[in-house]
Amino acid sequence: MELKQIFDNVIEGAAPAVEAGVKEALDAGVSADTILKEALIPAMDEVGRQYEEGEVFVPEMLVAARAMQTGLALLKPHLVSSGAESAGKVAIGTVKGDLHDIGKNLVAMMLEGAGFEIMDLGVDVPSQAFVDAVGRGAQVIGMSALLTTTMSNMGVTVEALKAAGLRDKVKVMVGGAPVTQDFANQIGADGFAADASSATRLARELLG
Ligand code: B1M
Repeated sequence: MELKQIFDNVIEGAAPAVEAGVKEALDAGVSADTILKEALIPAMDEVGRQYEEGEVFVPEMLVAARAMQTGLALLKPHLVSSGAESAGKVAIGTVKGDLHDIGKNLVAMMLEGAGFEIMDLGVDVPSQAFVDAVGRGAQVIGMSALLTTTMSNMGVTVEALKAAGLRDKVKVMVGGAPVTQDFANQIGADGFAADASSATRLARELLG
């Protein structure tokens, strides 16, 4: 199965074909990283472009996302190593009002692969849930946002951490398509990562 075929099948939302294609590519020795970066992620970018141009609508975007998740689930064992000693505890979630979780799941997966213990708070996460996670031992709070309308909730969480007297007890990292380093500075986050591999590097740096 060619990577182009996997790319096309994600766009079409053909989950069983994506599953078969990813299995076949892995069996043929194509690395999980290559499948991710040359088929799955570009396919979601293309779906985003088609949505923006009015060529597809939310239902198509949703089935494509499901197909992507099917492929991602097969890649997970290859991206995540097992038995590593914990590099630290990261509570990660998509901020309040935002349901996009593919990028967040990918970041969580890569962090797990790098030996971090993950508390996945899910999507549409209120700031209080991030604050509560610090009480449960999170050393890093990771927030993801895909909408320009929800990214401000990252700042709300930083303020909530300050109000709870916990800001100096935890590192805050942020990411997601509309998020920038400038925005991270503006809200007082400790770091911004543009993609899942830099998120792993950043988490390591933040915990020294
Ligand atoms: Co939505 N959506 N969506 N969507 N969607 C976008 C984000 C959009 C850019 C599409 C577009 O217009 N081109 C647009 C946002 C526009 C804006 O805000 N400026 C948009 C919109 C408008 C919407 C709705 C409002 C549509 C509607 O209902 N009218 C709606 C909002 C729902 C809500 O959240 N309340 C909506 C809904 C959906 C679906 C549910 C259908 C589906 C999500 C399914 C799911 O996630 N389970 C969906 C999808 C799939 C997309 C696109 C097509 C793909 C997103 C994705 O998964 N990308 C997206 C277009 C696009 O991004 N090109 C779009 C792949 C993923 C691997 O990348 O998430 O960027 P990404 O993650 C990267 C980095 O950003 C980074 O690392 C990841 C890996 O490299 N990263 C972090 C992410 N989080 C990080 C955290 C970190 C560090 C790095 O530290 C903690």
